[in-house]
Amino acid sequence: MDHRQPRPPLDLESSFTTRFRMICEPICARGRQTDQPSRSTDQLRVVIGHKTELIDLRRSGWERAMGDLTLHWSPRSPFVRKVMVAAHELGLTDRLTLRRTVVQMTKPNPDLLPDNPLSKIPTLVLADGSALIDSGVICEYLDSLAGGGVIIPATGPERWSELSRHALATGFLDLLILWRNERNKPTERQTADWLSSFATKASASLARFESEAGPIAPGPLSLSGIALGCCLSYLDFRFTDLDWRAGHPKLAQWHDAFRQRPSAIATEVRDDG
Ligand SMILES: N[C@@H](CCC(=O)N[C@@H](CS)C(=O)NCC(=O)O)C(=O)O
Repeated sequence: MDHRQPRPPLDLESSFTTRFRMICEPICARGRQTDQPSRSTDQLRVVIGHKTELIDLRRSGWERAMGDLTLHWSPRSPFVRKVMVAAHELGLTDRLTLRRTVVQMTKPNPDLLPDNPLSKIPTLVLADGSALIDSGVICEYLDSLAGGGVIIPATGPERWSELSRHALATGFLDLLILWRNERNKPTERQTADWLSSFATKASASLARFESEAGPIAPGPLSLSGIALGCCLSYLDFRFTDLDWRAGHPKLAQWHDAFRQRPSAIATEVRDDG
């Protein structure tokens, strides 16, 4: 059965205003804005001192697309990738404007704090200016835009088992980030008990994923599948020494199938310098 409903009409006026605000406010802070940008040219005229500047919003580097939802995004983040894979699986990428946002656990990003006081990405700014935080929440929101019940069952026991599988996969990703941070410290500052605890939990999680791995069902990938795919690719990206495929043949096969999906190919995590 197809659960998808027609997409609600887009409130273009408010989405345009929100994008305008996000892009232009920092620019306007330098001067006085004299023109409203026109939708056909996407240009903004600002007066800075005695000089008038014409700013081409499309070249401002803040926008990669013209969607009505703005995603605080980075090509390095596996959590952001979850959202991007979900958007591809749900056919919603045209709704997203990607805003490159740099985060560091040791340096909260002041530009991100108003949208997410935890200074974490992904964070999704909606057309009305409000923001959704956490990759799982954002994926569930995208699912609802696609009619609901597409990547997360809407009701019933399947919903709870899906959410629980997702919690394990996304919790595993949390663990990998903490583990990596610990490993990157100078050896004398690393805590041996933490390192061994991370290793034990990672191996128990991989054993669980292996025991549940099977062929990928036709249609959009589930939320837990998206999270698992992003975790395993993150292991390949940052934990090459772990050789996670050894002892996990079914999981390795599952991940090969994940990697061949257009949604995975379009969103591979990369360092952008
Ligand atoms: N539970 C969050 C975790 C997000 C997260 O930890 N993102 C990392 C980037 S991969 C981040 O923003 N780190 C910055 C920080 O922790 O200050 C989610 O699922 O979105």
